[in-house]
Amino acid sequence: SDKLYLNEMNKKLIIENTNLKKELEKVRHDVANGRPLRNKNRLNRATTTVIKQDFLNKVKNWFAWDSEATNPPSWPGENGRAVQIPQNLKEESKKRFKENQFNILASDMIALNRTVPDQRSYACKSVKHDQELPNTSIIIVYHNEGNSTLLRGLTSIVRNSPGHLLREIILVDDASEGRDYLHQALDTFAKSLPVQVKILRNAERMGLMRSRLRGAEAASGATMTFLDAHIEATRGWLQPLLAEVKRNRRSVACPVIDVISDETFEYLTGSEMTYGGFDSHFVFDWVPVPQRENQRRQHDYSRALRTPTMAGGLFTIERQFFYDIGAYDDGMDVWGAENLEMSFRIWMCGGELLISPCSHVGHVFRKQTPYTFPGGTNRIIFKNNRRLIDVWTDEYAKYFHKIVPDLNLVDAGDLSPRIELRKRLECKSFKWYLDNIYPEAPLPKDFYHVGSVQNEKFNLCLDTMNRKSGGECGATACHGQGGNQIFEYSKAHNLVSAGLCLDSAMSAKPVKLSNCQAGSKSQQWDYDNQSEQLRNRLTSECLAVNQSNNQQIVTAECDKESTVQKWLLKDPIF
Ligand code: LR7
Ligand code: MN
Repeated sequence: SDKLYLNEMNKKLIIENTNLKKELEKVRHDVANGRPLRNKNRLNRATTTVIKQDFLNKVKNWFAWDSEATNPPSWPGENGRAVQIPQNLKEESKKRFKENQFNILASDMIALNRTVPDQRSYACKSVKHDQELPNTSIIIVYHNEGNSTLLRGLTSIVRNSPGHLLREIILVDDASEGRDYLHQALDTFAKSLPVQVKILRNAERMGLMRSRLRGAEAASGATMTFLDAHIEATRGWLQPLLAEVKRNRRSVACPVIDVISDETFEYLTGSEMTYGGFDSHFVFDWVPVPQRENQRRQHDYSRALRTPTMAGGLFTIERQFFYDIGAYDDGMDVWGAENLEMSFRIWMCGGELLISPCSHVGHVFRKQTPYTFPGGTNRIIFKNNRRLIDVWTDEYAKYFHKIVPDLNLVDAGDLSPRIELRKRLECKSFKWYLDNIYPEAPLPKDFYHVGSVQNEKFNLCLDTMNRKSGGECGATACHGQGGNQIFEYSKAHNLVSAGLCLDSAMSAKPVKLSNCQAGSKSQQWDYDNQSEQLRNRLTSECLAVNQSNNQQIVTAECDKESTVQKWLLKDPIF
C-alpha cells in the first residue's frame, strides 16, 4: 500500500478526465521516444501496480515536492481554476458533500501539487526578508478531515516553504471516526515528505483548542504556525509571518486568508482591504480596514495590518510567547470563541496581532461544520462564549448577557484560572482595547441610553425581531428579558440594535433597520424628555406605533397629545 493514495489519485484522474487522458498519452509517447525526465534524482520512491513504470516516473516527477515542478495546465484545478465535475459524478458529489461539507470529489480530481497563482503584490515580491528567520513547527489539528484536502495542504506547505524553516509538521487527529485513510496511508504519506512529521492521535475527542495545546506541547520549533486541515499555502507565504515574529517576539502574525470554493475548489484571492473584527454579538467578522490604519502604515501595502481580531485558524506565534500569554483556555470545547479570546488577550496583555498582506494561504470556507458538537451545539458555543465574555470584556459582559439572555442557561465552568491569568499578566481593560485597537467596534460606547425603548400606554417595546438590514423594525410586548429589545440611543442620535440603525427615509412608512451611516439624517432622532417623542431629523416626523398594526413602527406628523408617539428609555444596562 506504499503510495496507495497517490496511485489512487492518478487512477481516478485517468479514469475521470479525458483531457488528462490525452496528457498522459503524451507522456507515454515522450517516454517511449526516450525524451529525458526532469529532476530524476528528486523522484519519489512510489511504486504502482496500476500504472506502467515509465509513465509513473513522469507523474512522480510532477509530484515532486519541488516548487518548480508543475503539472500540465490542463489538469483539473491547475492554476487555481474551478473544477468541473463530470455529469456522471454530479449526483455522487452532491451525496457526499455532507461528509466534509465540501465537495470532496472536486478535491480528489485535483493534483496534490496543483499550482495556484502567486498571490503576492509587486510591493510584496520586492520585500527582502532577513536570511536568518526563526524556524517553525506547523501544527494542524483535525477531526474527520477529507483525505485529498489534508494531503494537498501538506504538499502545499512543503512545496512553498524553505526547507530549513520547517522544523517539523505536527498533526493532531482529534479522534476522527472511521476514515481509514487517516491511519496507515497517512503515516506512509507523511514518511515520504521531506520534513519530519509527527502524528498524534487523541484517544477521545478533545476539541480544537485542547488538540492544539497537545500539538504545541510536542513542538520544538522557535515558532509555531497553526493551520486548519483544509488549506493551501502559496508561494512565499511563510517568510513574512516569521519576519514579523522575529521583529517583535510579542507579535502574532496571520496570513491573508484566501478562499478555496467549497463547491469547485477554485482558488479566489482574499481581500487585503478587510481585517478581523466582530459583529454586535461578539462573533468574528471581516470588516473593512479603516483609513486610520492605512495612514498608520503610510499606505505601504506590503506592511502588516494591526488587526483587532483574527479568524483563529491560521497564525504564527513564537513558541515561548504562546505560553507566556496564556496559550489557550483549556476549558473551551470543540469549536468557537477561542479566536476572539486569543485576540483580546494578545492586545490587552501586551502583544500585537497582525495580518501580513504578503502572506497568502487559501482555506476551504464551509457553510456548516460537518462534525458533531457532543452535548449540543448551543451549549458548547454558549459555554465558550461565556468563557470569553465573562473573563475579558469587563462592563460589556453585562451587556452581552442582556442581548444573549440564553447565555445564562449554560454553566461556564471554572473561570478562576483565566481570571487569575489576566491579573498575573496585568492586562489592560476591555475599554482600552475598544478605544485604542478597535474604535469601530459595533458596541455602544458614547450613548445616552442602552436598554429598552418603551411605549408605556400600549406596553410595547422596540424589537428588531431578529431581522437583518433592510427589514422593518417591530414592536412587541415589553418582556424585560433584553435580547432583541435592547437598543442604544447614541450621542450621535442613532437608535441602534444589533449593529443596525433605525432609519426613516420616508414619512408615514414603516421604520427600517439599516446599516448605520455616520451623518445620515434619516437615522438621527431627537428625544424630547418633556413630550417623550423621538423626532426624525430628515422627515421631522415622530416615531409612532402603527395604530392599525401594533407590531409595526412608523413615523407620523408630530403631535404632543398622541399616545402612540410617547417613548420611554427604560431598563438601562450600563
Ligand atoms: O472538535 C473539533 N476538533 C478539531 O480538531 C473541531 C474541529 N477541529 C478541527 C477541524 O477539523 C479544523 O481543522 O479544527 C479546525 C478548525 O475547524 P473548522 O475548520 O471546522 O473551523 P472554521 O474554519 O469554520 O473556523 C474558524 O473558527 C474556528 C473557531 O473556533 C477556529 O478558530 C478555526 O481555526 C477557524 N478557521 C479559520 O480561521 C480559517 C478562516 C475561516 C474564517 C473566518
Ligand atoms: Mn476551517
